[in-house]
Amino acid sequence: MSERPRVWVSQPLFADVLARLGEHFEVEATREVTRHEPAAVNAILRRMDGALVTLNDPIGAEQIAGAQRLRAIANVGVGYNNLDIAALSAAGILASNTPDVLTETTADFGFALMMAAARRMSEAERWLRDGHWQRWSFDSLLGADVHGATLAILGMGRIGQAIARRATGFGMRTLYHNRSRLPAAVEAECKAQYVGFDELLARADHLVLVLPYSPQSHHLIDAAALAKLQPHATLTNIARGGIVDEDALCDALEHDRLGAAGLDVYEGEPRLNPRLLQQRRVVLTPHIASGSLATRRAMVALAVDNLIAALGFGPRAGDPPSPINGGTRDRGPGTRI
Ligand code: 8YV
Repeated sequence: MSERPRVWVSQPLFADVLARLGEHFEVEATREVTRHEPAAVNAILRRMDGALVTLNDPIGAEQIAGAQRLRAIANVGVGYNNLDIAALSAAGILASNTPDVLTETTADFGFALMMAAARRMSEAERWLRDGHWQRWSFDSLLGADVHGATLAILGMGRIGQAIARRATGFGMRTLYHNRSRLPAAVEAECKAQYVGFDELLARADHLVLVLPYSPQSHHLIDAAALAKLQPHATLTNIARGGIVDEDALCDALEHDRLGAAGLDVYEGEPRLNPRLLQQRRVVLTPHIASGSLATRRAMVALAVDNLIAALGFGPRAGDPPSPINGGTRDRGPGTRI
């Protein structure tokens, strides 16, 4: 009997969802959340035919060097800036991600984070828990309205569109900016108007970032961009931390040049810029936008489907549902999330 392919699961995920891997492969699963060193990943991948990884696991030339058997990397997540797609493609390794299954859950969270920032929910709760509520006062903790305001979405992929659809229920005016303009029918469905980057910033009451992280979007929201926002505007980031210059953001908040911020992602996470922790008018969450139980399970299930198919097994053998490279749907480095 020929040897079964070997696959590595880089982090503890849902064991029952992963069980399907065991029908086809020898599975080596990591039992505790681990920050794997590149050399350790390389030593493992040299023995593997495939791997299922998360955003905690950078996979590039160093990690795949000499990994002769490796044919597939399945990323659990729609954003895949942890993968060096050029290096994987050059080595003939098929990479995949998990779009679609997290769209609505992530949009729910983005909208909630924007509302929480606008209405100062975290700040109000901290104030209450700290025992400051001695008597009710008419003018304490006043926030900004969401209904009827101008929502500005930067990055109008699936999640951006889902946020725009939610905004229609709040009577918001939605503007968006994206690498490419959406077809008129999609704009009409989302009730969203395409504008240039500067106009988006200048007109935003609530700016929400949903664009992929790439060298082009690194610190796209820097001091100059923040200066274009209205001083009452809020900034919500559910994309990747590196898109925002966090020191410039803190400067803007400290000098009342920005109303509030809601952040789910951070540059260098899980380490946090200590200045962010000092800001009163920010809501900070630990990268949980896709984190409903059902959605996280669906993401792992899709990654499992991708890995099984990419390694030539199951009903879609050779045709993984969501390839990034080498598939029929080449999404390239500027993928819209
Ligand atoms: C995931 C995310 O939880 O999908 C993404 O891009 O940022 C999150 O939804 C994360 O990527 C898990 O690896």
